[in-house]
Amino acid sequence: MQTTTFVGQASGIDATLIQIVAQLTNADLTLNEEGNKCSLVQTVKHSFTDVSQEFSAVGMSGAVRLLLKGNSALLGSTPAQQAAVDSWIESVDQTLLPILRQDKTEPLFVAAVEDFVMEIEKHLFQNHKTVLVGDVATAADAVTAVAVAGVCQTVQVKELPQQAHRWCKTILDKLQACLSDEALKVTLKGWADALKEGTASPLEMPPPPAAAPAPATSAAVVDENNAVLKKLVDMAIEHTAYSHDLCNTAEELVSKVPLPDSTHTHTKNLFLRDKKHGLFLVTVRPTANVNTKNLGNDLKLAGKTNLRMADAAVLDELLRVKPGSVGPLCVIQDGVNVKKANDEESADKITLVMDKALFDNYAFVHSHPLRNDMSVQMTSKALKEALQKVGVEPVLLEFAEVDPNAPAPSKEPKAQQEPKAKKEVADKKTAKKGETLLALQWKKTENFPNWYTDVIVLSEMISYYDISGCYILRPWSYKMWELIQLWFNERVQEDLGVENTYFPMFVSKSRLEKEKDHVEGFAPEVAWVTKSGDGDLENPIAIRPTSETIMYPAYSDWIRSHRDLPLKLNQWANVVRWEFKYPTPFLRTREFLWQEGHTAHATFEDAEKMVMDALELYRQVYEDLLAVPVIPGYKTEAEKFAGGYRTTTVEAYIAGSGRAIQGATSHHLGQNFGKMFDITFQDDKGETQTAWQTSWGLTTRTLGVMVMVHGDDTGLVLPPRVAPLQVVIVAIISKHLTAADAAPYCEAIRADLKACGIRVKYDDRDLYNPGWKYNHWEQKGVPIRVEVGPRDIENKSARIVVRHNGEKVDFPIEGLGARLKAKLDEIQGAMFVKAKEARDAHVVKVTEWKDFVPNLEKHNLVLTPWCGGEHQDWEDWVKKTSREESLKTLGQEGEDEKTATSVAAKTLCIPFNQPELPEGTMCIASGKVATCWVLWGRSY
Ligand code: 87F
Repeated sequence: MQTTTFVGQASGIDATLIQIVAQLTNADLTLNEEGNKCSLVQTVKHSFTDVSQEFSAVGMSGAVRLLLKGNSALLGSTPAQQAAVDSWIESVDQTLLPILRQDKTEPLFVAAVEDFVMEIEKHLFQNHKTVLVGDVATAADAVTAVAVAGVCQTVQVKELPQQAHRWCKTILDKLQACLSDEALKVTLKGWADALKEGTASPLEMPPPPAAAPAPATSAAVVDENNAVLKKLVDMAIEHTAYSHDLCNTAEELVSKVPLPDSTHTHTKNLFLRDKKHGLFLVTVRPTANVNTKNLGNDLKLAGKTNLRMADAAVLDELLRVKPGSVGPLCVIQDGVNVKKANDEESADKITLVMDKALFDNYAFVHSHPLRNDMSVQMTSKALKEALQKVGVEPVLLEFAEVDPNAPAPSKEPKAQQEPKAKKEVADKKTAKKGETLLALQWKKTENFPNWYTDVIVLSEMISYYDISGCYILRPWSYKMWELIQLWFNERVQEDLGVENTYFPMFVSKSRLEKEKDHVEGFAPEVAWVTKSGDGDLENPIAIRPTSETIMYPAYSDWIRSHRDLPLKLNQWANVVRWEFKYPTPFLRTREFLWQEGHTAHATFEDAEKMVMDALELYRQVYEDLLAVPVIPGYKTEAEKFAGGYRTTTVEAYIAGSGRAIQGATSHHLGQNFGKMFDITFQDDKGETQTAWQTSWGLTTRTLGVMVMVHGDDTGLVLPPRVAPLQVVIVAIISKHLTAADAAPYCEAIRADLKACGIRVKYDDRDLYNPGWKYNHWEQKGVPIRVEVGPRDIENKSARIVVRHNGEKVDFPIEGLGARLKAKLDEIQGAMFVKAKEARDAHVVKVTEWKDFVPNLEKHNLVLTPWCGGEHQDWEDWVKKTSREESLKTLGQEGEDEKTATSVAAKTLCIPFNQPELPEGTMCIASGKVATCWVLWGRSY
C-alpha cells in the first residue's frame, strides 16, 4: 500500500465532493479542524505500486481523479466508460463549480445551469440509462448529482426536468445509503428533498436506432400500435418505455432486467376468476406472497370463493393480452371491462387489486405494456394517475413477503379425494402461478381443450369476442381459409362446372318454414331479427342457418326445361346457428364461414354423381391440403340430414381427444325439396318432372381439425399447403453479424424462394432477437425456418429447421428455392403419413358388445357388423348403453347437458370402403344378421 499526499485547497462543494469520492473509494482523507471544510493537505492511500512521488492536484477534479485512480467500480470498466466519467467530471468542474464557488445567482448563470441540466436530461432520455455512464453508478454520477443538487440550492433552478430529476434523486439516495459520514448524509438528504420535478413537457422521443439491433436492456423503443403506450401518451401520463429480453415470469424480470435501486420495482401479476364473484387482476411487488385461498376473505367477498387462474382465452378476451404480458396497464385499454370507482360489484367486471406497498414503498413501478419484451417505467404516482384517468380505483391490500422457506407448490402433499385429472389441473395452475408465460401453458396430452385454446390464441389464429360462441378470425387463420377457398374454387368451378353466386342472408318466416321436416329439429338454433332501432319489425326475419329455403324459390323460377339443367351453384357465406352447447372455436361456433353448394339435376344418377364428386373434393381438402386422413362413407338414417334422401360424409379422427369429427357432408336431397318448392321441368318428351337435388358444405371447422391433429406442445404445426407462410428466414444478428451485413444475403434467399412460388418472409425486425423470432414462428407453425448466421454466409449455405419433426439440415444457397420446394412437398407427405398412422392405430374391429366400451375408453373408433343403417332403435340402444357403461367406468353419475362432447358412441358412417363381412356375421347390437360394417366413436 502506497501513500500519496496531494496538496490543494477545497472548501464548500469542492470539499463535499472530494469527501464523497474519498469515502466511496475507501481512501483516507485528512480533514482540518473545520470539519467538512477540507484542509490543504489530504493523504490518500491507494494500491498503486508505481506512484511514490508527491502529487499536486489542484481543485476538485484533480483531487477526484487522483482518488479514482485504480478504482474501476467507480470509474467504469472499459476505456470508453472511463473517458465518459472523465468528461462528465471535467464538465462539472468547468460549468457548475465555478458558479457554485462564487455563489452566482444572476440570470446568466441560471441559464448556464439550466443548459447543463438539459444536457443531462437529453443524455438520460436518449440513452435510456438510469445512470450517466453504463449501467452502474460511477464517480461521474456521484460528482455530477451532488454538484447539480448543490447548484440548485444556490442558483434559482428549483425544478428539474423529469429524467434529470429521477436520476439525481436516485443517485443522491444511493449516496446517502452508502456513505458513512453522518453529517454528509444529512446534507445530501436536505438537497435531495429540496429537489423538485418540473412540469415542463418531456423531450421528444428519438426514433430507435435503425440498423443496430436493440441491446438486451434499456433501449428506447417505439411501438406505435401499442394500445397501452398510445393511451399513456393520450392521457399525458409521464412514462418511459424500454425494451429488454423476453421475460415470461416475474422472477425472470427481476433477474434479467435490473432496476437502478430499491426505489424501483417490477410487478408480479395474476389474473384470477371466481365463478360467483368475477374476475380479479392482482398486481403485487415480485416478492409478495399471493395466497388465493385467503384473497376472497381479504377482499371481503361474500360466501365461499374459489379463485382460479384464468386461462389464455379469458386473458385474450377480457384483458386483451397474452399470457406472459399481463400487468396493471392492461386495464387502461379502451373497452376493457374493468370495475370503475363507483360501479356495483358485477361478475363480468374485472376488479383491479394492488399491493399497497407498490405505492407506499416505491417511487417507480415498472410493468409490461401488453408485451413482455418491454416495460414501462413510471412513478407510482403517475401509475395511480393513469388508473384514475380511466376511472379505476384499485383495491389496495397488504401482502406479506413470500416465505423463502415454504415448500414449492408442486411438492405439497396431494389432496386425497380429489380426482386425478382435476388435481392435475389445480396443481398446474398453482405451479405456474399464472405469471406471465409466453409459451403454451398446457401440454397436448395433459389437458387437450386448454392446450387447443392456448395454441389458437398464441398462434394468433383467433381472438375472443364479447359474444359467446363468436370469435375473431385473425389474418393468420383467415389466410388459411383463403388458401382452402382458392383451391376449392378452382376445382369446383373448373372440374365440376359449378358457378359461384350470392344470395341474401335474411329469410322470411314463411319461406324458412316451408319445408317443415328440414327445419323442425333445427328451429331452436335459428336467430331472428325482431327490431330495427327502437321499433319492432312487423315480420321478424331469420338469419340464414343454411340457404335451401332462400335459394330454392329462385330455382323454381329459373328451371323450366331440361335445358336449364343441371343448375350447379355454390356460395361462400357466413351462417348463424344459435347453439346452446359449449362453443369451441372453429368446431362449434354460432357464426361460421362455409361454402354451400346447391345443385339441381334431371336424374337421380346425375345428382348422385354430383354428391360423390363434391365429397371427393372434401376428401382432397382434408387429405391433400390439411394432411388430415378422413374416412368417407354414408350417414345412417338417424344421422343423415332429415330433409334429404341420403347423406355422405368424410369423418376425421382427433388423437388428442380420441374423438371423431364430421369433416364435411354432401347430401343427395332426392326430390323432397323439388316437390316443396316446385322445382319442375319439362323433359325431352314434354312431360313435367321434379328435379333431383344435392347440397354440400365445407366450413371453417376444417381449420380446427387441422390444428387439433397436427399441433404440438410448442404450438401450431402447419401443413405447407395451407401455411400462410411456408418459410421464414431469420438472421442470427450478433456482434459477429450485423443486420446490415445479413440483409443482402437473406434478401437474396427470399427472392429465390419467392421466384420458386414459396410463400416466404424475411423477418428483419430489429425490435426482436433471433430467439424470440424462432419461438414466434414455431408457435405460428411455419413449416420451415431458414437460419442465417455468420458461418452460413461464409459457407454460402443456410440452416433449415423443419417445424413438424425438428430436423435440421444445412443446404447450400445455390438452388435453395428448388430444394425447399421439394422439402415442403416432403413435409406435406410426411405429416399426412404421421397423422394416418396415428388414426389407423385407433380404428379397431369389434364383433362382440363386451369389447365395445373398453375400446372407446382406449380412444378407439370402433368398426362393428351392423344390421343396417335404417335400424335407428338399435343405434339409440348403443348410444344409451355406451353412455351408461362409460359413465360407470368413469365413476360419474351423468353428463352436463350443455356439454358438446358426450361419452356415448354414435355412428360416424357406413364407410364406402367395407371390409369383408363373412356370411352369418351378427349385428353387434341387435344380434340379427349383419348387412354391413358401421363405424362408431365418441365424437364432437
Ligand atoms: C340449423 C338451423 C336451421 C343444419 C340447421 O349440410 C336449419 C338447419 O338445415 C339445417 N342446421 N341444417 C342442415 C344443412 C344441410 C345442408 N345445407 C347446405 C348442408 C350443406 C350445405
